Amino acid sequence: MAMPKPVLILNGPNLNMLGRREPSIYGAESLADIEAMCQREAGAHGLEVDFRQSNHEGQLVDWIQAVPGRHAGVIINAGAYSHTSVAVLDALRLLDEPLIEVHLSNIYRREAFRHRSYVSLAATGIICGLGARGYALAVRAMAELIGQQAQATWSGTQPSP
Ligand code: CA2
Repeated sequence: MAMPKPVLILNGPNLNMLGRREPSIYGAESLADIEAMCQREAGAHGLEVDFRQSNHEGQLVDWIQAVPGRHAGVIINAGAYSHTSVAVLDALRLLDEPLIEVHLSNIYRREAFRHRSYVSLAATGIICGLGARGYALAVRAMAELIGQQAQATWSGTQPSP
């Protein structure tokens, strides 16, 4: 069977600083460690991942707009833009691909301004509070969602009995 298109994993502002500060909130792993974890998990499920980080809202919007036809699904930790960016939400709303939102920390145990996420309004599902492991779990869940979609597409192309 043909390899599905890669899964896009997007990381927003300041996540490039992971592992250097605030390990009690965000864990000790660097973003490179998390990428390696995602690559391993994806490989175990026959998937490829395209892992990116930007501190710029417009860059994230450009990457999201380029998803159709190129990526099978999106996993996103939009960082602080999760709580502020209508632009990121509007771009995500244009997608038909499965979308999983990830946060390292449990945003609901933190300051009230982190309790609202615009990204959640477009997400298929959300994982938060499980640290770096949340990314690997998201890749695993994404593999299932993509597999279900492929199955539904295949069934739809078969003649009915
Ligand atoms: O828990 C998460 O994954 C967050 O998306 C992380 C964002 C925060 O604004 C969200 O509310 C929750 C912040 C990422 C900042 O990462 C840092 C890493 C090391 C040192 C300082 C910040």
